[in-house]
Amino acid sequence: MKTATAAGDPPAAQETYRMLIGEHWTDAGDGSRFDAVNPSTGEPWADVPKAGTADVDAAVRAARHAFDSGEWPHHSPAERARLLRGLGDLILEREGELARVQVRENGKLLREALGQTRALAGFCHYYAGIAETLHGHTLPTSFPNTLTYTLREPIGVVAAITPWNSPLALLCQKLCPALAAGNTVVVKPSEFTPVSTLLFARLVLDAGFPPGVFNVVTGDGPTGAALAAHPLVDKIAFTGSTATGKKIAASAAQRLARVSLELGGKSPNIVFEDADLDAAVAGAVTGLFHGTGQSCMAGSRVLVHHSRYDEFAARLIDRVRAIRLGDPLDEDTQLGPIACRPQYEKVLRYLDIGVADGATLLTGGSRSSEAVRLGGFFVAPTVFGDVTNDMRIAREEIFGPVMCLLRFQDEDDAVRIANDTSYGLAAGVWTRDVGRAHRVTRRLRAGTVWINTYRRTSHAAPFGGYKESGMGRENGPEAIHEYTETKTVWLALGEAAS
Ligand code: TXE
Repeated sequence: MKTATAAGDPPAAQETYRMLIGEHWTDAGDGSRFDAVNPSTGEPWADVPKAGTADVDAAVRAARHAFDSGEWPHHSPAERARLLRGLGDLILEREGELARVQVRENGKLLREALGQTRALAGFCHYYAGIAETLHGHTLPTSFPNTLTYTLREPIGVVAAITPWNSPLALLCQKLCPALAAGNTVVVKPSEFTPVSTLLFARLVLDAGFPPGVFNVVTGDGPTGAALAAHPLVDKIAFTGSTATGKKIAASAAQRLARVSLELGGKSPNIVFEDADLDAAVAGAVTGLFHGTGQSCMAGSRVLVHHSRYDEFAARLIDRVRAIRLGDPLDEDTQLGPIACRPQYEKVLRYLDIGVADGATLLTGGSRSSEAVRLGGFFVAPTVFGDVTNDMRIAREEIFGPVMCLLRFQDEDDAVRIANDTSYGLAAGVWTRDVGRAHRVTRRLRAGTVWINTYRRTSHAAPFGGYKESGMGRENGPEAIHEYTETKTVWLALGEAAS
């Protein structure tokens, strides 16, 4: 997998990694490679193969063989569960290494990376349980002499195309239900965070999964496109931008491959006049700045009742100004860098767009002196006030530490603004009125609604988007439907009937 020092060791020399195809750690057929860059410094620290079409083809064929030979789908559910549990246990043993490599490749705070890494084990253990309890039904039809039942079968070869913001969490949300149901997988991690997935692949082999069940090809957009378009791929599971999600859906439609998409968001976090303001301010801060705002569920539009707007803004700004930027490995740091240069440049562009649109810059903004001192891809935590929902900063996903504050007049107005977006991933509601909490929740067009909290997620709770935030659900029992086909079986119990 790698030919130099272990991740987490002092960066004496640039580390070199290989990708996993079948049971072989391989380079790209044409020898191409690219660098992984540490966003805290802007410096390259590792390099990985850049897979071409032939490499993608080899990986898909390895997965196809592991599936078609029956090697994996015919493992008993108990055996699949045992392997998934073993993988979860290995993740816990190696959590420090897996967390540190994610810090190094995407600038996530170490404590956040550790928390997320422990949660990966939860995914493995939860879907191990589902592997053992997945079953069809016996059906009551109108034919008296007939037994009719359903089988839940794996779809086949799954292509998982993942982004850079939470590389392993977003992989496991796909991988665990896919493996639990008996599919085989080829993953294409983001070109900005390929190394954690390669380290993870080592664990999958160590856990005892048969060769070809899990394969990794590293590369950029064209590598992902080749994988999504491969005729032997049965299903594509993607997390990333809405623009790329649409391309993948269009490509998959050519052969009606199954698709699940977890895309962008512009989620409203609504603070009513009766809310506990301290809790709402804290929820708005973690709702947006966690992960340096690079989170699909970020509460990037904070809607505040006009009567509490000034008070809320004042308390919020005090808290945001106190946020400490810095080295994500330092436990005092509260906000790390942006994960990669293109995203960093995108966020800086939106800071200018916000000002040009006429929003009031309450704190932060482009290139604070602290961000400049730190180098790397740091952006100061930023809050724009007096935002209206027609501004670009309120309509387009920024995916950075940039919060928009909007005023609303009453409940109808709040719901109208909240739903006036092409996205529909998540929403927050802050109120002490339980009737209003449920009433507003029903009216919000979003896949997740948090009431008097924000950002909670679990392997047991379905997650996904309405509208242009995606198709299908990850996590929870629902996710297994994304990785199974239903087969209906009719059996004549007596003489053959027509
Ligand atoms: O995403 P892309 P990018 C949003 C966020 C961010 C924006 C752009 O707003 O600013 O997307 O990020 C692979 N066929 N999110 O450019 O392009 C790519 O190599 C197949 C939201 O990084 O969607 C990577 O592995 N694959 C989000 C993955 O798609 C293709 C997380 C994601 O890249 C491809 C990340 C193609 N044609 C960004 N083009 C979330 N929902 O959490 C690229 N890829």
